[in-house]
Amino acid sequence: MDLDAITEYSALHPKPSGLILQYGTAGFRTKAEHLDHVMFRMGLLAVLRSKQTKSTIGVMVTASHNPEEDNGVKLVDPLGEMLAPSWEEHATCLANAEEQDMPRVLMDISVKAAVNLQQDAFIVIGRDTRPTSEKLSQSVIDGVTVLEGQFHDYGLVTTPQLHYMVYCRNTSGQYGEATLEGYYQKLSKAFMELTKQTLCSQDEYRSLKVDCANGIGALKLKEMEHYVSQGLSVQLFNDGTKGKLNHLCGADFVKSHQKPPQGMEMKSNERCCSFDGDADRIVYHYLDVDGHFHLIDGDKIATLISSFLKELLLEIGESLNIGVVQTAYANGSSTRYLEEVMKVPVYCTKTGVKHLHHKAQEFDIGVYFEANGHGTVLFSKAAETKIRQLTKELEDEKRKAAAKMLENVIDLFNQAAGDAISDMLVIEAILTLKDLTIQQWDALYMDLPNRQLKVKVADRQVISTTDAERQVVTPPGLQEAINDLVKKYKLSRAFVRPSGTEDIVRVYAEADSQENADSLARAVSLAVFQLAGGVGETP
Ligand code: 16G
Ligand code: MG
Repeated sequence: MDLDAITEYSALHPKPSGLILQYGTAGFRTKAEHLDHVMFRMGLLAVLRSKQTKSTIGVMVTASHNPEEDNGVKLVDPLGEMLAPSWEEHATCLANAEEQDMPRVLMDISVKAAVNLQQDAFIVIGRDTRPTSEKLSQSVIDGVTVLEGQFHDYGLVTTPQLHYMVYCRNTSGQYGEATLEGYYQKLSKAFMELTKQTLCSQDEYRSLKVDCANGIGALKLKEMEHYVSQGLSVQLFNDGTKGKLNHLCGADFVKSHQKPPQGMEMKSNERCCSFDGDADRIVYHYLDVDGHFHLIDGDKIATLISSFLKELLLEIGESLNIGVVQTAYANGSSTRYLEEVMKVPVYCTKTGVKHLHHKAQEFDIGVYFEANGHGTVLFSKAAETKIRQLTKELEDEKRKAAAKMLENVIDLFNQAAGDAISDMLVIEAILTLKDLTIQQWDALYMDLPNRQLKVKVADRQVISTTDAERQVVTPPGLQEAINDLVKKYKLSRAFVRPSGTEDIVRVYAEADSQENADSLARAVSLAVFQLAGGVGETP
């Protein structure tokens, strides 16, 4: 390592002294103007991680659904996964080292992690459409270059597309070709093959309105449109030509406000969906004939997908196990429906994709979705091999067709990460194949009314939780208070957790009516405020 060169270049990306940031649930995320030094240092760190794993590592510059003024960065591990926990710590240390200490901290990391500095390094870089992203990704490149890493800059891509590139490059092309063309080809081929098996071809099923959150999803859907145009016509809204990124639109807005996005013309019973700012989340929605808004969130997406997969598994008659992974935010009705009606085992993990992803890897087929619309389906290597073998060997026509469909589903899901584009194509294919309208899908079960609130406290870390965030451990007395409040309502449930992305505590409540869910959420917020050091206005 040329420490002099590092010091010299680092001075061009100086750290504002005293600024402390943490590599959180989805990497570093804050106001864009505070991130230049973090980007440079993540370029350095990516090179060390690449040398250590002897693999290509990804660096994505995005702040997902955050406001346009924010930005962020996360590293993508060799199989398209989120960065390993021990390296999250290294990332935090490196980002927070004061200017003069930085080269030493970098050396320490390489010693601790036993990095062979002679090894080659290769980094792939991507960015979203934020006005600050281009310059910040240039700072990542500066970091990579100063440590003599090789790189490829994919420029504007969705977060899942960058995960896909990393996965392809580390599996010598077996998963797909590491280009945008390769991504579009792979997904569209699987989509067209899957849907061509259907007899129904009513046109109205094949058109979909997409709210792109004024983000990267719009650009990439435009590029992809013609690959799938024979099977699906998408109409794009909030494509970034007028509105502000994530402002009053996008998956996060629609889910948290339970309202239609602005800037989208919705007629009654039309199928609509919303992406978030970096296109790794998707939720569906529609207006009914009375003009009421209906949200179809990640839980209902997981239900649709797992019931489809379960039917196909029954058809081919193989004992491959399937499991659904959710978080505490999953609507109680969805969990009940999956367990009691569909007889599928359901597991709960902490919030954050890496936790769900990890759990889902325990099954032959692991379906994971957060209620906010982030998710995918993972097939174990053994399950994939078995299915591909069956499509070749089976003689029974019906069983063979089912195995073929499963094979298309494997190719259609982005198994490296939750992906709005890939999820959208899977959902559209299932709705077409099963001849389901959006209302019929919505009617699978009725969501319990729920409410999410935020509470400001002096230090959100005073709240610690257990049991996949469903129970509070500290501060003392808070869980008891929540228990007492929950007892006052029917079909009720509530939990609180410190946010991993904002300086607040999140409160979730559900109950038999919206009024009760609201009132429970308010009462729990007050308990948090009183017992966990609330600041500002009393909720
Ligand atoms: C991040 C996570 C998302 C999680 C959310 C929770 C990834 C890629 N994204 O966006 O999975 O639901 O944070 O935010 O892991 P919160 O901690 O502020 O509630
Ligand atoms: Mg996102």
